[in-house]
Amino acid sequence: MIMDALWQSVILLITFWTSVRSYPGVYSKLCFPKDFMFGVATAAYQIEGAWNVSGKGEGMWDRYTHTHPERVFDHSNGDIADDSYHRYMDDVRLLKELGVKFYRFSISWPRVLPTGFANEINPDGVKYYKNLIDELHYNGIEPLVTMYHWDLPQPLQDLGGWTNPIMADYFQEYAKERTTHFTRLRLTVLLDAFGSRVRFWLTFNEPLTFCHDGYGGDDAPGHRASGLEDYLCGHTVLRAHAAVYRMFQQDYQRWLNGFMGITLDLAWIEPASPSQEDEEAAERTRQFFFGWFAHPIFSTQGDYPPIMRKRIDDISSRQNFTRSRLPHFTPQEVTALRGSFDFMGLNHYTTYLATTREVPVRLPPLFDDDMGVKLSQKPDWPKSKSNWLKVVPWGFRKTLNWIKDRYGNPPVLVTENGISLDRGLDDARRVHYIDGYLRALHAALTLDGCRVYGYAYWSLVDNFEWMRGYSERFGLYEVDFSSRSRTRTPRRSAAYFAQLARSRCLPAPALANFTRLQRSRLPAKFAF
Ligand code: GBH
Repeated sequence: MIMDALWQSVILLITFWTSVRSYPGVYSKLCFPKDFMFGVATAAYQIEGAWNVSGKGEGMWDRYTHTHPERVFDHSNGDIADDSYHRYMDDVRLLKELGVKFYRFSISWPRVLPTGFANEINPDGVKYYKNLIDELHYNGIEPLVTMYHWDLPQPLQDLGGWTNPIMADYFQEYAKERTTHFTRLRLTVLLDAFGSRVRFWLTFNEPLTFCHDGYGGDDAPGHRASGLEDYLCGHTVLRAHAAVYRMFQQDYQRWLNGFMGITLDLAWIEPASPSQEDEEAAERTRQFFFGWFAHPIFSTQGDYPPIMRKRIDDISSRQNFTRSRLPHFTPQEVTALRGSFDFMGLNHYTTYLATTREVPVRLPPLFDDDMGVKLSQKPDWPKSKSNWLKVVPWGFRKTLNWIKDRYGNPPVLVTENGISLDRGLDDARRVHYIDGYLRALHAALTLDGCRVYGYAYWSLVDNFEWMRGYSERFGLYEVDFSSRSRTRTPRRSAAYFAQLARSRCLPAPALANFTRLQRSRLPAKFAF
């Protein structure tokens, strides 16, 4: 009897110990596959500055921050920002210091085409990006280029911006070569100018945000026409994406050996309770937030998510509209959109809880009424400097799994993930955030079989955080915005990230002691 019990406890102990040992993330070192790429991300308007320098035209965010400073938290703007237009060499030096494989940045449309139209190309603008790309290659860093990260040329916004269907054509001209018969100059825009040097392309960054918050809310152009302009914007953006992807596929892909995708953002949406109603509310939210753009491109079915189609059609008609506020694609457009990707760019930061919230049909229309959901966050989730961003690493794993299940496990590149904090170099909480989210990603990759190929931290440097100005800092490097040189100083997280990017392994946070990056101690050359 006693012997039996003894044996049993010995066996129990052994099983416990071996399972703990082999459970990734507790005691063992977590390493990412050899070809997994670590990188960092930025966007033109948020870092470049030089808003009216060297032939750059006025962008929609220039106009908006200049005419409505009161709408930005600290009344600031991107006029100078990190001054990366003049200091891109500094940025590349930091990238090298970090040892990252790729750098995600965006091209400012009004810097390349000052009026937005392809009849007038700004050579200095093209030169700037050529120099940046050359400098990246010289340092063995792969560029990942976003064609549109929200800075529309103002003259195009004057035509209604993305609510005007013709914008899809102008976007296509911006993206590709255009030849005219009356000039001997070969007019080369993005793909022709940079195509041979850039293998990874993203057409758009977060259409949900710039359509929903821009045309339906407070971001530029600040139209606040929710339930109407946001859908028109989304429709044009999707058509523009398909046109550019198909053009890329036909005319460029073979000889460029490149890849093109689109970056969509998805916060994890968890049902507030296990009730059927809340489960449905959560799935409805994922469809409205993500499926809106993902379903037409990544699902085998194509077109808008059926739940969106049904609800918006139905509510529009009960509001006495003669047609649905959600436009229709032609069958050709559905076909062009379906499968228009080589990979999916994913931005993920946080998690929300969803519960159903049905309001009586009313006017004016609202995206939120169409969706019919109330979102919240748990008060005990750790906070950041941004009120929307709570630290919920497990939501990342669920997000990746949901994408895998819904869209046939597409290749995913995490194009943004990060946390905002106050000023300060000792950002232990940022290290903790990255560590937690990467553990979740690692589990999704190795245990769940999600096809994730890389991860970019947002952001390389503190920068202009849109409506929050400079008050929320996301950088691995702190930037002194009061200094003329916009001095960049590595935070503790930069040292952590450098170790991670080089070793591809997560150091155990409890054991690791990350001191500040010291430039002199870094090896001069890195192998890629
Ligand atoms: C990304 O958006 C952007 O691509 C990037 O430019 C930005 O700097 C980064 O995140 C950090 O924010 O204020 O409650 O109305 C992330 C998705 C969507 C998150 C809009 C903030 C506004 C929430 N963002 N959302 S609220």
